[in-house]
Amino acid sequence: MLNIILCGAPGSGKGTQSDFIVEKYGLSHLSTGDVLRAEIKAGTPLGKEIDAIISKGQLVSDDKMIALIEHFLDSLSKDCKGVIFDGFPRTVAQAEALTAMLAKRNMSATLIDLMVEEQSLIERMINRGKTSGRADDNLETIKQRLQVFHRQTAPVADFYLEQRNYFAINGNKSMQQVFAQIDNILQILKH
Ligand code: B4P
Repeated sequence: MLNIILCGAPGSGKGTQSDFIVEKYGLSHLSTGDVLRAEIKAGTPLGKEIDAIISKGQLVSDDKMIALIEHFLDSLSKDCKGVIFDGFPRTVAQAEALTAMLAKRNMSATLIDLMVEEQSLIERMINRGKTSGRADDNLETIKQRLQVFHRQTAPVADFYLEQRNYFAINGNKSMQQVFAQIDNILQILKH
C-alpha cells in the first residue's frame, strides 16, 4: 500500500495536491479538515464545539482526532491501494499515535512536506476566503493558524525525518509544477 502524509502550513496546497494524487493513483483521501467542516455543517453538538476551535485558529484535541483516524482505518476496504492523510498528523502526539495504529495493521506512511513562503500562504488563504465561506480564512485567524503551525505542527516533520520517512518539496511553484515533484516521489515509493 502506498500511504502518504501531506504536511505543510495552512494554505500550502494539501487539499489541492490530494485531488491530483487521487486522480492519478486512486488512493483513498482523508482530509481531517473536511471531516471537521462536515461535522460543523451537520450542526451537531460536537460540530458546534469544533466550530469554536477552528474559528479561533486552534487545533482540535489529539484524542478526538486520533479516534477519528482509528475509525477511518477500520473502515478501509481490503482492495484499498493506499491512503493520503491530508492534514493529519498535526502534532507529534498524533504522529506517534498514527505510527502505532499503522504498525498494528502492518502499514507505514511517508511524509511529503509542502514548503511555501509565508507571504504566499497568507495571500492564498485571503483569496480563498473570498469564496470559501470558511470562518478561518481571515487575516487575524490566518496569523493565529500560522503560529499554531510553527509551534505544534512543524516538529512533526522532524519526527518523520528522524525515521528517514520524509521528502520535502518546493510548494511555491504552480499547482502542476508542485504535482510534478510529488509524482516523482510517488513513482519512487511505488517501486
Ligand atoms: P485544513 O482543512 O487542513 O486546511 P488548510 O491547511 O487551510 O489548507 P490546505 O493546505 O489544504 O490548502 P489548499 O489546498 O486548500 O485545516 C483547517 C483546520 O481544521 C485547522 O486549522 C484545524 O483547526 C483543523 N484541523 C484539521 N486537521 C486537524 C488535526 N489533525 N488536528 C487538529 N485540528 C485539525 O490551498 C489553499 C489555497 O491556495 C487554495 O485556494 C488553492 O486554490 C490555492 N493554491 C494551492 N496550491 C497553489 C499553488 N501551487 N499556487 C497558487 N495557489 C495555490
